[in-house]
Amino acid sequence: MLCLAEKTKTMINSDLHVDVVIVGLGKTGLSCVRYLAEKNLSLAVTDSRIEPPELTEFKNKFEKIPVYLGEINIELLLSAEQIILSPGVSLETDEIKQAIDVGIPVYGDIELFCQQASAPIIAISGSNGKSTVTSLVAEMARQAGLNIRVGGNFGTPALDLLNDDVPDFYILELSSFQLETTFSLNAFASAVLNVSPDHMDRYNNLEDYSSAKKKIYSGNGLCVINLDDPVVKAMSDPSRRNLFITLSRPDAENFGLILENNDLWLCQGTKKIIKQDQIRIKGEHNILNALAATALASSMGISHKDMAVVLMEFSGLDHRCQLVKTFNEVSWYNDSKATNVGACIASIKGLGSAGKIILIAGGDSKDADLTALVPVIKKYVRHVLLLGKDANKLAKAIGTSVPYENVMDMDEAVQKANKIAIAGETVLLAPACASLDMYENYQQRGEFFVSAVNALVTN
Ligand code: UMA
Ligand code: ADP
Repeated sequence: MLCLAEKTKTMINSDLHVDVVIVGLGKTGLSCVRYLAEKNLSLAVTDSRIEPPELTEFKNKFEKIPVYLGEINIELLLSAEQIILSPGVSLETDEIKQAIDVGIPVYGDIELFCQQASAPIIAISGSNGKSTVTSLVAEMARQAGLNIRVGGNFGTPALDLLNDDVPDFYILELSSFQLETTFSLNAFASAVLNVSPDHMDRYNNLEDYSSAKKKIYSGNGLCVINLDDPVVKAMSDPSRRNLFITLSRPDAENFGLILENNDLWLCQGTKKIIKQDQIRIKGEHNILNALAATALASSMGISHKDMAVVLMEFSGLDHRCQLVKTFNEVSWYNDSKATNVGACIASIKGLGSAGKIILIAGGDSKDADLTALVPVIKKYVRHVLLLGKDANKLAKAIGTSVPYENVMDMDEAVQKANKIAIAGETVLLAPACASLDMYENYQQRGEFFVSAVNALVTN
């Protein structure tokens, strides 16, 4: 294979030879440059964007490393000994396929991380809840006095976590994109929280997407399996060490819920950890997140007491179903991070009992089938305000089930919602779509919502 690669390189440009080509100059690409720059290797970077987000930082710190922008430079790729691919770039991209075809190894930052990491890894994936569970496990570990480092798809890129001080554990949130290009992961404990359609613009079907997620269970570590999710349940292998989580009664040493004297307890086997209503983050999906976090934490030797303290205190992450304000008896919630159908459904169901919902949704649906939203919208939502690229697609899915109208931007959405909502109702931003058609990211979309809501009160 390598010989073929060498031959092609010679044919294209005999002068060009690079040890490692990094594809993508976002957060991941820059972390790879930072890491590899100290390794006495020749490096180059390419990105199809003319102005990738980390270009200024890169130029300030690594002016001698060549960078090729505006297209993924095929000549450069074919001159590489190895290629490190950012998660935002698919393995199916033409240029990457050409490089793979001539035998050049292509892998991602998490693979590099796994080859270097010398502490056990706790790995968390799933369509929804990854960041919440990652944060919960991290807080539980801190509460137990463990030395941990946390990152991956959420927060700090994995390679930035490596230094001479080896922690007790690395806690990594991993996306399906990252798992696709990872081959040496052997996590100490890992979990796929759930699988529902997302990123269908990148995968052929749900099977391809879930196969990428299943890679998190590679190796011989402990597998945390959500029995209530059929796709995850099907990933479990009886020959492995498994810990099961479920919203039903758990057996053996597994994690679930037990009803006793009208109180619902989160338990390991029959051992009580915390009463469900003492858990600060709300909604059924967050109970599953709590169960996943406790199962992973137990593998790290963390006590039930430390787990309970964190579950009582953890108030949730920004832009995930956060109460912004209540005024005129209407509650306004920001769930800008609900970037797919599954998250939007969980969000609506979680708030459904709080009163009828005025839903603000839309953006880039990533080729998702939006019809799965309709039953839950019919049940809990009184009116929908639609924005962004796929507003009309969403309108088509909703049909005549509830009234809807299109809005131009977040300000208009919030003002209209303010006119429509009556006392006792809830206004919820849960777009079911990515934000990138209108905003820099989901955080910016959430901030626009929060400032528009705050402006209602001050005006
Ligand atoms: N891109 C190009 N051309 C390129 C390279 C990238 O157009 O040559 C585009 C991609 O298609 C993508 C965007 O640029 O739309 C960003 O891609 P990237 O690989 O440069 O992204 P990074 O800045 O490195 O951020 C990535 C993760 N982003 C993605 O996987 C898209 C970040 O997760 C993660 O925090 C970061 O690495 C550090 O590990 C974000 C995300 O949206 C939060 N993840 C998806 C999700 O959670 O659903 C998977
Ligand atoms: P991720 O990192 O996977 O995007 P987050 O923890 O950031 O997940 O949560 C994003 C959104 O997904 C939340 O605001 C909520 O609407 C929804 N969500 C969180 N946990 C779950 C879950 N276990 N099942 C379904 N939806 C969830």
